[in-house]
Amino acid sequence: MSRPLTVAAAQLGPIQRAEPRAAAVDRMVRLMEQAHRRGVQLVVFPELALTTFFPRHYHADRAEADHWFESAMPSNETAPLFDVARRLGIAFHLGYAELTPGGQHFNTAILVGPGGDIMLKYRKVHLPGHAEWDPARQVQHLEKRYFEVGDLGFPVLRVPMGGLPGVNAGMMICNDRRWPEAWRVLGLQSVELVMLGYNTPSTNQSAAGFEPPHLRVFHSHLSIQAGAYQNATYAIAAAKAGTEDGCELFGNSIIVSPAGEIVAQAETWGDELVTADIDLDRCTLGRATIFAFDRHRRPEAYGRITSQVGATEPAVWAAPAPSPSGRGLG
Ligand code: CDT
Repeated sequence: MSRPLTVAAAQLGPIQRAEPRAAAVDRMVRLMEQAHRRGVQLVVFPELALTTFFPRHYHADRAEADHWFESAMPSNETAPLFDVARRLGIAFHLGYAELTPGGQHFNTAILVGPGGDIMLKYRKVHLPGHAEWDPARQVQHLEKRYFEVGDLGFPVLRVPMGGLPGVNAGMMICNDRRWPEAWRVLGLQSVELVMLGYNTPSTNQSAAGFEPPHLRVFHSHLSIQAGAYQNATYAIAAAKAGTEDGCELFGNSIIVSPAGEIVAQAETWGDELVTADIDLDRCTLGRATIFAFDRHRRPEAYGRITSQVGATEPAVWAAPAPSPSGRGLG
């Protein structure tokens, strides 16, 4: 049985610090309209898609950063996205900074259905970077300053999409894609479609020249392709790309099949719709054979995954004492 869906990673070119949300939303609406012309049923936008990647900017008073956050979704400024989704009958995924009524701050993503309903929400778990100004860095990465660790786990929900009555949809955000634990928690809920947005600088300032830009892209793709293959799921990964506030983000948005192959990839570092016709039935091969979790997983051997955070050092091998005969254990 075939379960076809036409999907898009909607890569965004840079959004400069002074650019208002309305301008970013306008660009996204144009991508949704383009998607409609191509028959797309789901559009995935990047992490923190409404503004510049503001964690590179330091605010001594954290409350001063609140203007980067959304306290309502939809709001007056984001309503056009919900309107165009309803008008065109397209679902979309949006990453944004969330300020809750209780004053909590999260790096959040939502899946909005073609009727304009928020069907699924995820809050980023793996927050990279640091919490305080780092004088050694040319560009700050202050996610640990501005966001709390997500409190929703890694949810998967069966949602109607396109003409399909049910698609097992899950999300992660940017740095999460590098952690196999995140993928496996989604895989253990039979995820078929992982949506993820990212903002990744081309330069690793901590790598002292040992991680050139092509390796940064390789590591991103490697993580997504491995995660998709090992959990028999499609993945749609949408980047923010280009030079934003003087900092280069590498783009290279991709759509990956459950076989781990890239089936579509961005060609530019600007606003670009990367589309693919996928068949969710292709998720069944992996999960029925090599990754049939119920038959092959060995959780009794995986205790460290949840009981331990940092790595310990292994015991040191000790040479056996020489035997009186001069022979070893043989
Ligand atoms: N946004 C985000 O999570 N970016 C990270 C790079 C962090 S560099 C301190 C990533 O893993 O792509």
